[in-house]
Amino acid sequence: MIPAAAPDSQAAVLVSLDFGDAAQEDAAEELARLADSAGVGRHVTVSGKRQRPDPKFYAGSGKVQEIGLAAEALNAGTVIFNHALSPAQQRNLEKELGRTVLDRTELILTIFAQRAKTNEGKVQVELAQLERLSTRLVRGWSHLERQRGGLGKTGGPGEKQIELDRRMIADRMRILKGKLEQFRHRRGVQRRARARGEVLSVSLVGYTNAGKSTLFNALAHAKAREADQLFATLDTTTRRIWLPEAGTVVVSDTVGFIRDLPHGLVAAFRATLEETVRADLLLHVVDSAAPARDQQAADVDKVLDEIDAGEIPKVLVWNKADASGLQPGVERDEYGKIRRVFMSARTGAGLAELRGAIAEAARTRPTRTFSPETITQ
Ligand SMILES: Nc1nc2c(ncn2[C@@H]2O[C@H](COP(=O)(O)OP(=O)(O)OP(=O)(O)O)[C@@H](O)[C@H]2O)c(=O)[nH]1
Ligand SMILES: [Mg+2]
Repeated sequence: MIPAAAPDSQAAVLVSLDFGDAAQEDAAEELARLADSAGVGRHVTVSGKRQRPDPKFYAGSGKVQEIGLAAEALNAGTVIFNHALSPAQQRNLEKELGRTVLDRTELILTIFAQRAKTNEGKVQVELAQLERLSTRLVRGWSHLERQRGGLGKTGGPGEKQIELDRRMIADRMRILKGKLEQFRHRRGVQRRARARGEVLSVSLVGYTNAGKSTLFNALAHAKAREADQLFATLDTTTRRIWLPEAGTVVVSDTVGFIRDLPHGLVAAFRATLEETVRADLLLHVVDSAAPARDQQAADVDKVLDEIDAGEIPKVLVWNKADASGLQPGVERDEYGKIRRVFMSARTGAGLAELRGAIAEAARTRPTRTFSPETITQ
């Protein structure tokens, strides 16, 4: 007799519940893309409506049954909720379903852990994982083991070790924070050198998959990784480019934003995002062909506010004009300032206008003000 196949850890049931908020379809679609980006091979989506989360299972008990049946049919080893689960809800679900249950934050952390390339990126991801763990450790080991082992792994050394491990985690977090401080310091030195040279710094920001890296490559003739994947870029890449009208400009491509970016991640990525915060000009890249483009742009603005970058001069870049059918060109506000550039990083249409917009920002840039430290001295 052939034994029943073990559940496939690369197959997942995705759960996206509607609490009466708009754009539920987009949310479910985004979860599927996140799962693809994390390497989930096969998935089905279970959706549903609720007034508010159930305290025990997050979903209602009927929905949990439906999830169980879907998991059985797919032989899925993993269930992924598009929401933040409490440790108790996660544990109850794992027990009830007999499968690994991840929530949205863990899924995003998994992707970040897979993608981090530079030392700084790796340190940031590890810190975010440990931060999350330290709040969950009392509850059991399975989360730690899973985070270490990647998607779908469960089991671990057992509760007795917890006290010891809490201390080890705290020590490790201290070391990682120290390392990040060093990275940050080094970056500060580079930044001051740049400021002395009066070079305009421009950062590309925007929702993940908006086309930032493609645009960066077009602007800087570089070869940053571009991919139809969420969070293709995790680390900041910086290049100097020469614009005839504006001289040398420093352009940075960085990590994309997403709705409900896990808080620990924002904290851990603060150092990288600081690059963004200190830029003279932000190019906010929007995927103009995405149905949820307005919501995505609003989510990016929210994160920018959170990292104190809301006041930096900004040009909206409506990218993928080729796919959305928009006419490449420039839109100005009532004072004649460029507000929005419609363009396609893929075809290059509108790229000259964008270069013009950067040059204009360079020319009209306010002279650097004194930093608060200088003023109080
Ligand atoms: N049709 C069209 N597709 C584009 C355009 N620009 C980028 N893309 C595609 O959009 C996808 C995402 O592009 P990336 O440049 O990797 O996007 P990103 O904003 O850097 O994404 P992350 O690094 O994941 O945050 C890729 O498949 C690109 O080929 C464009 O102007 N038109
Ligand atoms: Mg990118």
